[in-house]
Amino acid sequence: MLKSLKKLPIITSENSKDLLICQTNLHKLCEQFNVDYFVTSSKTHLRYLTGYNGSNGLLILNRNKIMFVTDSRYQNIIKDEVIADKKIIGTGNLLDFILKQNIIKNNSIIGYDPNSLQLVSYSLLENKFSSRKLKKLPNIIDKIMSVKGESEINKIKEAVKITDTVFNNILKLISPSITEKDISAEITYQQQKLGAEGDAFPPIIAFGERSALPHSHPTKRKISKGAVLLDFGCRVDGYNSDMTRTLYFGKANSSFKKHYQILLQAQEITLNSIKPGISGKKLDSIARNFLRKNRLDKYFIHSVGHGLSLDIHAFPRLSKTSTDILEVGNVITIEPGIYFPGKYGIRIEDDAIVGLITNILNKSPKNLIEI
Ligand SMILES: [Mn+2]
Repeated sequence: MLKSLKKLPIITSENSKDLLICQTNLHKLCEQFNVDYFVTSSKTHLRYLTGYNGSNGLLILNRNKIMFVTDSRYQNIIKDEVIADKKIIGTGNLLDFILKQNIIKNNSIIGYDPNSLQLVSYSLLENKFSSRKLKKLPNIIDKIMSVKGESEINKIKEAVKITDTVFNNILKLISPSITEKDISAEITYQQQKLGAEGDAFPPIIAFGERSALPHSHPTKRKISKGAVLLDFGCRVDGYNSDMTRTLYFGKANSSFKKHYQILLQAQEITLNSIKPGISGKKLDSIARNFLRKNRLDKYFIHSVGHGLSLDIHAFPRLSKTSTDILEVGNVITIEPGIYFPGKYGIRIEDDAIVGLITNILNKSPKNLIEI
């Protein structure tokens, strides 16, 4: 039965609160949403709920047990690393396999959520399960995952600490011949050297007018007078950090300085507004309205931030349209940015734990650094 979850999941085992939330919600899930089964193939769902960290797997939940299906490559690993009531080694396509084995009965209702289908496409699911009814449910697992327990918080704190340390080291490395790629490689190397499992995402390092592209990839471009945008993070036991700082190589001109101060204020006002019960939409509007008052809102072309979890962009969403409500134990990032094409972009991002008192995790300086 679901009680077996108590033994692991690798990610949540050290904290009973995580497991309690996890078990209670999972246990009620099929009943609450009136489905016979719930299926997910999301890598992060699988890791969170069973401890599995491989590339091919399916979790099938019915009203009284969790079944985990993978292929023979993972046979040995799952013996120790996966917690489920039933561990099944399938052959060929896992959906075909579970149908053949009658693991999911005919005429049943199968629930899935928007992130369930990472390793299996909807059309495939629809095609294979034509004799069963599919029912799309809200983001249940992501919502469960968004409330962090102590052990999860500690992993995020460790990831943030590594990122802060590396940022400080990078500042010392910036010199006239350095390239975007040099910095990116150094970040990846140093974060792992300090114990990270890997980068949270490929570092975004952008010099000069390239900083006006919110998601640029590092190039061989050498540094020159202008903005230097660094957005990076790392992963510790699956949990991510995500931080952005914008520096200036040389002496910043007055327009850059003015924009920097306004953006920093927008970011801090938003950070100070974080509280349980506030919506993602409201938080986004706080940054946007402040920038509007300063006639800069049209340069703010993305959302104010996002939830941080085993996924780098997780629940709760913080955007113009998000009705997600912040809860105690959520971890989020606040990252407003303003972008002037052909000139420069400025973005500042910190990670924070939602609580009665907001805990801002990053310690890297935010005053304008001119190198
Ligand atoms: Mn981010």
